[in-house]
Amino acid sequence: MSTAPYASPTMTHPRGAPSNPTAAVVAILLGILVAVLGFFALLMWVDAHQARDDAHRAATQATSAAAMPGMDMSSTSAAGVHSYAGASPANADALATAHKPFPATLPAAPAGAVANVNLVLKDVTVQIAPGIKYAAWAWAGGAPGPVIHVRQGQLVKITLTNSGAIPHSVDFHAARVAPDKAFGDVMPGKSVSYTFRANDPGVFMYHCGTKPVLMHIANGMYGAIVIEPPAGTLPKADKNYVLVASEWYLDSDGLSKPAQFNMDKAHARQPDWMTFNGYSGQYVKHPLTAKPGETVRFWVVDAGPSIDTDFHIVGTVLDRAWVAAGMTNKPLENVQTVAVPAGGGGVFDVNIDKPGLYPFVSHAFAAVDQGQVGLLNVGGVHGTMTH
Ligand SMILES: [Cu+2]
Repeated sequence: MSTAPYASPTMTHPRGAPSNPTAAVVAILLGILVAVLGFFALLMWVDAHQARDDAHRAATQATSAAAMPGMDMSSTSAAGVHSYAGASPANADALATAHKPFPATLPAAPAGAVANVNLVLKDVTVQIAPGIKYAAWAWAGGAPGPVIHVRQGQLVKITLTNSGAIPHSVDFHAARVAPDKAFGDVMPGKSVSYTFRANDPGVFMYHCGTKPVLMHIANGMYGAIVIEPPAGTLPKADKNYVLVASEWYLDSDGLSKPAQFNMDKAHARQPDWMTFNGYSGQYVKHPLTAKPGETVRFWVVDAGPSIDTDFHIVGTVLDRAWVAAGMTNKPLENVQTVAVPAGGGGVFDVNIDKPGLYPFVSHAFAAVDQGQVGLLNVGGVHGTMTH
């Protein structure tokens, strides 16, 4: 550690010798300071050395676990957080096949000046991976909540009913409203309504905003609203798919009984599972589809609660990318990977002419191992792949 900042030339005599008693005292004090700092530097070095050894051991464990497909990836991290990543029952493959995937196809927008949206919050046990149960605070249909599709300019009338056991609320990122009024807590058994004008096109997150928000979001209280610009504004899309990315933090493996939320893991940002539309790898078994030459538009929200999604499609380049789902801006063209931040969105067009299986992933690849991966089957080809 350099001591230069503490030995300022303005504080010592030009010849290095103190010229008066005050300067001598200052010089002695500086000497003591340097010695103390040196001691702490030594302690920090020892600490860093030990941390490096710990990190090395953790990396070795992770690598050996990842090297064996099908092996339980559970482990305890250097931070002391036990992971249930990769837990799976013997019949996981059959369960994945039997799983009914969350509908990713964008539903039609309602006609008329007002879009009525009814949302029901509910405590419900969901499946987040084959055989993995989670006691969610979610919506009547599980997590994520229903995909909402409106047209730019429509008045959106939200009616929220709380069928859960504790207070909840709903915060729409697409709304320009006073949050203390619209997004307030709704007591169990009660309903609330508010309206906002869908003036900003794009895809936006909605979520429960009741404290602790981290827990309410991680428990499944999120969804996406697509606000589509007037017909003819965007290049024509043949297929529209909505993906909501999120993480899950488990207090148990979820195999024999539903797992619950683990706050330590959520604070450490060490999820067990990461998903598109609430279920690990569901579009690997049940791929999204397109015909060769069709334009496919992905409307992606990252619900988090804390980790970004780095959206990428293997085997192609994103023809258009509306970064941050800012659809009044020009899209980027011909880019490989675009980050969708926690609490944000992105809209991506691809046009693929060669038949095949094209994985879409978060290219932060730990997310793929934890389930944030799906397939786009172009041309109805047979077979499957994982990436
Ligand atoms: Cu809530």
